[in-house]
Amino acid sequence: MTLIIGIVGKPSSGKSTFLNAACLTDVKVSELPFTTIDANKGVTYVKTECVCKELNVKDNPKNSQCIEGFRFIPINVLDVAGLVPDAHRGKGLGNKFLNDLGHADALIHVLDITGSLDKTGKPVSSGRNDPYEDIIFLEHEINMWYRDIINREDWNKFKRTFAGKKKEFIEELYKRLSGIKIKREQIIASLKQSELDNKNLNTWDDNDLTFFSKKLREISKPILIVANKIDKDIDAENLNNLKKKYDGPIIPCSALAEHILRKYHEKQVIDYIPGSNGFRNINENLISTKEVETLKKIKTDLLNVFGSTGVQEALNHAIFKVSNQICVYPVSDTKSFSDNNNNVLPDVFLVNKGTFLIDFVREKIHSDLAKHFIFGIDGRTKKRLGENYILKHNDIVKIVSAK
Ligand SMILES: Nc1nc2c(ncn2[C@@H]2O[C@H](COP(=O)(O)OP(=O)(O)OP(=O)(O)O)[C@@H](O)[C@H]2O)c(=O)[nH]1
Ligand SMILES: [Mg+2]
Repeated sequence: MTLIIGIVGKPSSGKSTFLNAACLTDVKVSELPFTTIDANKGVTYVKTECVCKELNVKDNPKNSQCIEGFRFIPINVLDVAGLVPDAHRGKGLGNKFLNDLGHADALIHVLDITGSLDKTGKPVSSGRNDPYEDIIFLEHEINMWYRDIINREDWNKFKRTFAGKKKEFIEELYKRLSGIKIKREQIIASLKQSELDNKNLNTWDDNDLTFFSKKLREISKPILIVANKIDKDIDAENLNNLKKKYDGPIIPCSALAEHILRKYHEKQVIDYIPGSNGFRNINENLISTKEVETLKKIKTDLLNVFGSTGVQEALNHAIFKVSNQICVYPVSDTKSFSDNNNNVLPDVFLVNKGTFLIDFVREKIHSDLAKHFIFGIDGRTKKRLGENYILKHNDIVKIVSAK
């Protein structure tokens, strides 16, 4: 299953622009709040150094692309309606928005770093809104959405029914949360991390339920903060102030600039590889002098200052750091690193860090191959790998099976 990143944020923060930039879609964008009502989906790619460089081979990718030694691996992006305070109680587009996020594996929170929109997306004078407060309210809304899914207004009855029956309690939670892609292990880990696993359910109070919901949200739908609209003429202190208040990673970003660069690349006006710190060969015959100026400004004011537009960096960070994914290349031949049709390094899969070889075979290659699994072979060292071998980033593996 392809991973899904949900794009969240208050109205007009730039979510749809981020989707358009990442996926080259043509979703409607405007400065009016609640432009997006129905969720939009697109396909984009995470970018990673391909192992073809290290192995010194020419590859023929099938499930991904290799551009100048970088592998681009497909993922899905979901852009949803803007979220306002009290959305979990139905404010704005409220619950509809939240339910659209059920299938997301991780979230990117697109913040308006200029501070010129209030919490409902209405313009205020630049810097009046504190982006840190947006982080707080948005996380609260999503945590409360989880809480409401767990507590179907029957919490006291729920506690009485499942007190002292831990296994049944976890099963019931799993059932209630099945619509939002929660795994049993994540429920168990959240109980541990919130130190509630040994507390009698009968004695859980409101705070316990809220704390557990928050932990479960953090584990199952972690959020990466993206400070959008850095191309705007803003107070440089905005980003620094946010960094002082928020201690997690913050990716500076201009979704608008990335969209421009990708569109011009598509039209062969420039050569641009997403995530780069520059572009090559402006074909000045195809565009106006004003457009040439815009491109030059993106280079001097943005790429030279921040190193990239931030869109690709945000996607990579969300998948590799926040969602803890690693890359694994299955092959049929460990000399040529090819499949049975002589395609060199045809596929690469994203899997959770800590995945066992046998689970990778079952989930990503074929359940039959897993059933008849004998051993794996490490493509680099040619050593045998058992079914409980824990995969590492950029592993190349051959599977030997009885069939
Ligand atoms: N300067 C600048 N403007 C941006 C950027 N990203 C988005 N915008 C502008 O911000 C406004 C809102 O953008 P949208 O992408 O529609 O915002 P949204 O978050 O999808 O809004 P809703 O669908 O209403 O929730 C538009 O006028 C965009 O052109 C950016 O990186 N830089
Ligand atoms: Mg939108």
